[in-house]
Amino acid sequence: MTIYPNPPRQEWPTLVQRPAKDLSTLRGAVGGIMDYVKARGDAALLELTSRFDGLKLEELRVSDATIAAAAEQLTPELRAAIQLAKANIERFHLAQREQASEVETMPGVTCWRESRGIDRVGLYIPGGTAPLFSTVLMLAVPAQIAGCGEVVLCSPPNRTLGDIHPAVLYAAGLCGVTKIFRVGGAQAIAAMAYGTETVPAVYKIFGPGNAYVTVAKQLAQLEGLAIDMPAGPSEVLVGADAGAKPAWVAADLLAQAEHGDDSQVVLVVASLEQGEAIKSEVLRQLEDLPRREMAAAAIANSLILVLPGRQDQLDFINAYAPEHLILCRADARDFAAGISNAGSIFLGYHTPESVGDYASGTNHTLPTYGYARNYSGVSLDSFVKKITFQELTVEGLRQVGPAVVTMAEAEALRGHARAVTLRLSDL
Ligand code: HSO
Ligand code: ZN
Repeated sequence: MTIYPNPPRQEWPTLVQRPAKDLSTLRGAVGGIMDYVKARGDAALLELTSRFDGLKLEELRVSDATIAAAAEQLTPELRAAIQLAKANIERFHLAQREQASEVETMPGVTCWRESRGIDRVGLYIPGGTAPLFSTVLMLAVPAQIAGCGEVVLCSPPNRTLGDIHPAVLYAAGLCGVTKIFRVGGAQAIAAMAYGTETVPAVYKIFGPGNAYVTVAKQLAQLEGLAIDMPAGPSEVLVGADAGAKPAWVAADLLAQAEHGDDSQVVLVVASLEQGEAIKSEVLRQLEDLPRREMAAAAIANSLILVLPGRQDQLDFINAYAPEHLILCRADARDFAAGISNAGSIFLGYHTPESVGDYASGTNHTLPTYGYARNYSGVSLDSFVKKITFQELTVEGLRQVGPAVVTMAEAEALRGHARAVTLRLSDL
């Protein structure tokens, strides 16, 4: 944890930079996998799963019986916790539904907008060191509310378990995922992009993944699919005031660090003493974390900025544009009014990021890598398209028609003009 005591503004651009990620070298290999899946379908998926995941599968699709049986493999506490989280996520995302409001732009000219769910969406859930069943809730709940007809989920089978983790299956079953497939990596993205004999092709792909998955999503996007957002390692910036308990702040920083050795962890405080107190607390708490090696690597790259001025703090945070911003300070709401770039903000001393990661109701799929400058996190909007409507009465056509004719003629588009003049002259 390097401490930067009041660094001059010229140094900020370097400090807010994330480590460069050059994924272009993977494009050839990932493109090859995707072409193979496109050409050979299920046979390619089975072969690649045996090669990369070390499992010879009988069936790609998870049966309803297996999904139903997953519940028994979880403790009642975990089932109840998942249900509580689902209910909160549902409440928050249901409130994002928009009531269509008709606007009469001129007498007789009525315009409005309605949402329609994307017909078919694909959710990718990584395997790896932690089974992120919480991500299933974050993606499948809004998909269900949006009314997406087909919700496909792909996740790699775990070699030790011989299948997808039961918590992932349980969450998916609970949230109305329509089909689950045991396939991961670039091959899963290819399957959802092109479709195979058993995996339906979808129109939009969501979810985190490793570098191969990220590149596969980029390639799918080039072919006209939509994706949730560009991906990068997860990150947190904690802004703490003098009243923040060092142990609590340290725990928040470590919660982020344990996601992976490339996790980005930043602390902004007003005094050097506070920065040092939190740093030693981080190093102390690190010791008993099961994932301490990963967390230690992330912590080694982390920054502590000492910025005594409130405006400097705000400007630095906005320049960094963190995925998660924890404002561990008494004036959190007030301070947050000055924030323009962040994925999700956690206000006050009693709001750890963990609650948003799992169960408060907000979505944890958020823009990383500085994309909080120009992207929003996943929400109900991510699963719908908005269709605009308009309807004119005779009076409406008389009102707006002449302007349209004038403009069409000025653009030398006589056909456009005629669509109006013919109607007007027949009235
Ligand atoms: N912090 C992660 C989400 C997550 N945390 C899942 C725990 N499980 C990215 O926002
Ligand atoms: Zn997390």
